[in-house]
Amino acid sequence: MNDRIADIWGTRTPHGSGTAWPARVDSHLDPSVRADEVDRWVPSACVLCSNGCGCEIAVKDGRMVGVRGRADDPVNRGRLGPKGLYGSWQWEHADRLGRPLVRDARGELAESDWDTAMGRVAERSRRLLESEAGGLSHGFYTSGQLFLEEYYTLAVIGKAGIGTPHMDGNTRLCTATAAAALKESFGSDGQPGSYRDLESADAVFLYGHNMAETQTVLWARVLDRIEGSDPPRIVAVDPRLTQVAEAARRTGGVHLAPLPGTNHALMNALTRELVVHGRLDEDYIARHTLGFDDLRATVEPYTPEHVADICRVPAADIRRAAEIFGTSDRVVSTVLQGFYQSHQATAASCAVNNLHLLRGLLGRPGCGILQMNGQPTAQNTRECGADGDLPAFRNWNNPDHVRELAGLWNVDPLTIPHWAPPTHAMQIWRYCEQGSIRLLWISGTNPAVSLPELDRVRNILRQESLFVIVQDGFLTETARYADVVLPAALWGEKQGTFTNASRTVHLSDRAVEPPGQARSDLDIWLDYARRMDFRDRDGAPLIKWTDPRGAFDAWRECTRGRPVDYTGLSYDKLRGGGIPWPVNERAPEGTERLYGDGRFPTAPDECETYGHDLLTGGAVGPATYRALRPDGRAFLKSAPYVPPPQPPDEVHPYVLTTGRTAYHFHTRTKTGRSRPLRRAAPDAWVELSVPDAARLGVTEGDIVRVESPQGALEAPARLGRGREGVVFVPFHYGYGDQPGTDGAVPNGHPRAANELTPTEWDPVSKQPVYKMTAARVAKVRDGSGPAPAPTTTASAPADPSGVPATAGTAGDEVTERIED
Ligand SMILES: Nc1nc2c(c(=O)[nH]1)N[C@H]1C(S)=C(S)[C@@H](COP(=O)(O)OP(=O)(O)OC[C@H]3O[C@@H](n4cnc5c(=O)[nH]c(N)nc54)[C@H](O)[C@@H]3O)O[C@H]1N2
Ligand SMILES: Nc1nc2c(c(=O)[nH]1)N[C@H]1C(S)=C(S)[C@@H](COP(=O)(O)OP(=O)(O)OC[C@H]3O[C@@H](n4cnc5c(=O)[nH]c(N)nc54)[C@H](O)[C@@H]3O)O[C@H]1N2
Ligand code: SF4
Ligand SMILES: [Mo]
Repeated sequence: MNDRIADIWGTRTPHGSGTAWPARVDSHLDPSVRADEVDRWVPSACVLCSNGCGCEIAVKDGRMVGVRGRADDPVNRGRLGPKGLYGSWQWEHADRLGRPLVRDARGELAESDWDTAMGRVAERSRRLLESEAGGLSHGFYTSGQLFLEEYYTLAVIGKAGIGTPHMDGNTRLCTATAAAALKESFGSDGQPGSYRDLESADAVFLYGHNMAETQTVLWARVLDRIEGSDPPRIVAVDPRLTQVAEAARRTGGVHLAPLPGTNHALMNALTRELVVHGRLDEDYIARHTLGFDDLRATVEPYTPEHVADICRVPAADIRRAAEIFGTSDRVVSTVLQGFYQSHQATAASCAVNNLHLLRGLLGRPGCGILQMNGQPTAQNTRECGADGDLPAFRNWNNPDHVRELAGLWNVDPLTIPHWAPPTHAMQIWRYCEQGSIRLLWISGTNPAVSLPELDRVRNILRQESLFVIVQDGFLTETARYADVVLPAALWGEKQGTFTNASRTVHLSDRAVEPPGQARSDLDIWLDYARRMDFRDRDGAPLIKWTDPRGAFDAWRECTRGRPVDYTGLSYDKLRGGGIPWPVNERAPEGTERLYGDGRFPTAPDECETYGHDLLTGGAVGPATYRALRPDGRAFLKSAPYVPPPQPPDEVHPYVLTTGRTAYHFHTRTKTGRSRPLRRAAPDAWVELSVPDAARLGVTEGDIVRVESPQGALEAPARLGRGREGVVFVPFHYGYGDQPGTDGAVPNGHPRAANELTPTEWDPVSKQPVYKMTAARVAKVRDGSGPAPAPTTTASAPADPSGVPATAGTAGDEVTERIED
């Protein structure tokens, strides 16, 4: 029995380089249920992060009563992390939405029924579509947490039914940069590498990725290599002393802690080091890439000494990291929010791709690039076009691709919006603010906590002229502003598929009935399409399916011949465990890694984008692109470093960065309702470095106020192990579970990190900049004990004395069965 609150990663199963990761099956049941009392185990995968761990849901008397990992699943070999074990199902008995809510004459949200609620939605929608604004009056803001079948249905409704370009997901906040970096370098979205590459890598580079807390099972995989023979060296690029950074020190690697906002300077220096020392695969560069001369010229000024000044890291560490990259035979790189949520996000992430291309380190075992995802189904939002792109990685700017879709859906190509790039989420919110979008349909996301500059977001949601529909399982902070709230079935209550960060597709079967009248997102959108009577060119219903399987079959057809080929998959096949796409006649059992032959989908008729200038975001036109003659070669794109938009100054001398802790998922609608997880990290905190705290006269637990030009929050201080000048706040804590109003919590002050963050984004991916806000900090009053921050994570106190260790309590035990 293990306490997996105290021990996040569980028991080690070390293994040597080139050998398979041993299985270890983790399971956790409701303490009132014995294993032999479980009625059935339903195949699924965890939806609390992009790792996508294969699991089974325990069902007893029609209730979810636990989970266990699947030993035969290539993703996790049976393991689950704390969120999967404690947070994936324990919200079941909580305050779920069971009835639609409709705003009544007094302006209150009142319980209603489906016919009234959907009638109101359809009536408003029809009225707006008939108005002069037409489809442009509609905006859809969806998620990275629904199922593939739901996204595809929404995408077809939006593109071929309504004809609006205003559709995006919270994936814009999450993995837009992953998609952008893959498209810019390789011509199309699609992860080149595989998690299995960790089994034989000699070095693992983690760029702005706190994998130890955010993909805990993948990190267990890394730890098992570190403790086996021939361990890899770890290089961590993170301003905080995370567990990943500690592992870098332990393995003889490097921890580079750049000041937030300086990633791209660092990347240019690492690139320059490879070039200067000739650590290049010149044959690979010549045969499989374009742009080397420009790249070399761009990085030339970025000497280690120059960049050491910008990033405030030792020049020797930059040299040493480059040497590890340049001399290891097999390198895996992972990239996540420390890079993606910054002002040169796409440029810095493409630079990671470049390092691999320069040494020919991709497409073979041990050499993976993982431009990570965060949310469990973000990949599908992108694949299906629910992020505004065209489905199956088609290029909106390529008339042939548009015609293909029009043929598939049997609609006029002119219905499908392709006269301009799809509207990104930040712009959708702007159009709502300006009043041109009059109906905003929010599904599976909680923007009143997760978007930057919350005061502005609340003002937009409050506008009389904007009709807001919120589709969620809980009455979230956002739902409180809705005109209509639609109760959604969640994971375990519906059937569908989703794809993890390494292209592995899982089927999640329905385990139990949804609460009350809640319906799946698929059923809600099918109902909407019926009420709106969307038709194809022959007068037949536009949406030709009525259930998940039908949607999946339609999607398979849509992917035929595309890089993201699902044609060889079926629900039955997926019951055997996760399979990585493409799956087709040529690769019936799936494809572990892409681009082994050095050919990339960059041909003009194949690519998903013609690309952008990484510095300005300016689009490359089709003619210019053709003239480059990419011919299946990858692009080595580069850009100079520019300083961040809101650098610290005399008034706001600190850099505020925000992010996650291991125990909570985003705005905590699920994890905040799980007792063990809530106990482990009950409330917000502010992490200060010890020297900064001394200067401010702050001791552990004192209440501090953090203020930026956008807003302020107050929370207890944790004297942490971070670097001087940098303040960290977790973004998980809104105000929903302590009902208050508009950002205030009952004790009178806001605590959400996004009160402070600015409305700024990367010019290429349009991903918001959450990782660097200029801020000032002041002590408000003495505290009454240590901050409520976990001690088991990057937020561990610098001085552990007097701070109780984070641990589980009776009933939180997890069974681990190690298989040999
Ligand atoms: N426990 C948990 N796991 C999750 C989630 C969750 O909410 N909770 N969410 C999932 C989702 S959707 C996502 S997107 C992923 C996110 O996963 P991560 O990207 O790993 O998580 P973050 O904490 O947002 O940011 C990662 C690190 O970036 C560092 N950082 C901050 N500023 C900078 C910078 O300027 N440069 C560099 N190099 N690093 C910087 C932070 O110190 C932090 O340790 O996690 C997924 N997994
Ligand atoms: N300051 C700061 N802000 C950030 C970030 C950061 O690092 N710092 N990270 C950003 C990132 S990477 C992300 S991904 C976002 C996450 O931000 P959000 O998407 O706002 O976060 P969640 O709490 O996951 O919200 C998902 C909602 O979907 C609901 N839901 C779950 N499953 C279903 C379903 O099947 N159907 C429906 N209809 N609803 C469902 C949940 O109850 C929940 O309310 O936050 C972003 N915001
Ligand atoms: S690593 Fe991610 S997918 Fe796996 S159990 Fe944890 S939260 Fe779930
Ligand atoms: Mo995310």
